[in-house]
Amino acid sequence: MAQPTHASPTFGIIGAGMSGILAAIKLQEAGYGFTVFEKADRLGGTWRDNSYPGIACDVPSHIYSYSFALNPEWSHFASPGSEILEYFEGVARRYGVDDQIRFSDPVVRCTWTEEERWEVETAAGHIETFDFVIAATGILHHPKLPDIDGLDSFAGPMFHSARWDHDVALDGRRIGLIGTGSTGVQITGALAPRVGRLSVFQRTAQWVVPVEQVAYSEEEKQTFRTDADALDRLHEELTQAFNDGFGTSILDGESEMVDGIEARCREELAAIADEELRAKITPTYRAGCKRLVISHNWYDAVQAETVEIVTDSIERIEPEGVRTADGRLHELDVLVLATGFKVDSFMRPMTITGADGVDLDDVWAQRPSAYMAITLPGFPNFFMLNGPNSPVGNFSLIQTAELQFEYAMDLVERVVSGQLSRIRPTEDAARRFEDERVDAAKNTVWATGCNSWYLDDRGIPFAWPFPFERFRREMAEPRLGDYEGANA
Ligand code: N01
Repeated sequence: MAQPTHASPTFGIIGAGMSGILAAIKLQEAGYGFTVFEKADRLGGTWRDNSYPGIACDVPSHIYSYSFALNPEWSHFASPGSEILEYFEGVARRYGVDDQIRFSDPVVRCTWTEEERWEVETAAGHIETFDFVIAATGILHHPKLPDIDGLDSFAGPMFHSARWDHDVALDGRRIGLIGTGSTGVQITGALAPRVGRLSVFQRTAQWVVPVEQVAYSEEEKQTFRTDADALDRLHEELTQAFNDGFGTSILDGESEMVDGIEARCREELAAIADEELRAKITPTYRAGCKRLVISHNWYDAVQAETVEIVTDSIERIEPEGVRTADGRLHELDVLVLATGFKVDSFMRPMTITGADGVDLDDVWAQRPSAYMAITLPGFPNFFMLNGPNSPVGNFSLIQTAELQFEYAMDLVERVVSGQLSRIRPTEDAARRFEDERVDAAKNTVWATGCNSWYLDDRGIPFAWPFPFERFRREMAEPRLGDYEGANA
């Protein structure tokens, strides 16, 4: 049996978004040393980067909370982004991890050394070594700009949805919006009542599930404040319904749940009097194939006098606006690009060098992947939260990160106790997992014939394709036999 090497291990956490803050709090509770590295000057990850009008979490707020820091104060069933950012800042402060974050100093390099530790270097030249690294760098953090001729020629202000320029006036002006994903739909709902004209350039119609905007009353919040059990129950019930119910049924494109979602959307579509508009926004693929868009105001917004849904393809951008294939110039004052994110970036750009000098960029040259979505064969003692192949859009991201963290800690404790000398999945285990994952992914709703950011370069969904029950089981009991040097 391996000898204990790390009686009190130390951790480098990369990223102070939802997963990084979670890791910091849990490590602090466990009494382990850690440093959190954050590239920006503020924590909050996606909720810091995205501040566009209409931003909200379309997952219920009482699910989108840490299980150990439930929040009786959520204003809405699906609360606005600024409130979510405040929540993460408040939790980090309350648990005392906010002052352990190195802000504005991005990690540029992580190297596994001969001493079997991780050397972490930042842009400012600061170097620290740790026993373990937890990459909590997020998925959707590098904006993807569209490859459209003349993009830079636009004469007015132009920005990506995740880089919103709040100095630009919008009221009464002519705004162009490219993209109708979850972001574009939220922006459309928020801008429709404010602008002179909103031209929404839609390449593919979306299944937009209508929901009511529900605000919690003072009385309800008071109940949550005074009855911790009621709050716990609500979190538990919603989480279970979301993960085991929705998250698991949606995987199967043939499921009754998907039929029900389509039927609900079709009811809304049928109520649109303008036939041409109805046809434009009616999808022609299976609901759930692209990430479902949830909205309380999309169907009203698209019928507003100020809004035009443009489905003619974009030919080029000109100084005055957007020229579509029918030859029309859509004159604009402001152009917003809600065109999504580079979804294979994860820890990039960062040089991550594992055992035997292996470079992560080489390992991921074709596409990112990870054993159980958490560990990598050539990179000992390195964990990812919400990394490649992790559940996205199907299970609660926060619960996913919590369970992944518990998995990582289970393995760390085995190093602390001497059962394992390091955490390193075998190449064989990683290959077996990936083969099984790919087979299952080909049979999910994401592979039923649409173009989406869930698909990798081969057109295979890159997310976790198994039911939640399996995710919970795998996270609760690491398959020790899949790790080098394990006696299990
Ligand atoms: O990005 P997207 P997003 N010409 O990639 C279009 C999460 N999220 O920022 O569908 C014309 O989904 C593209 O068209 P098409 C959530 O997980 C969560 O909206 O590819 N159009 C599409 O319409 C979500 O899925 C919340 O044909 C072009 C859009 O741009 C993820 O973030 C809120 C184009 C991109 O859609 C990403 O959402 C918001 C081009 N060249 C986001 N290139 C919550 O509430 C791209 N498009 C939790």
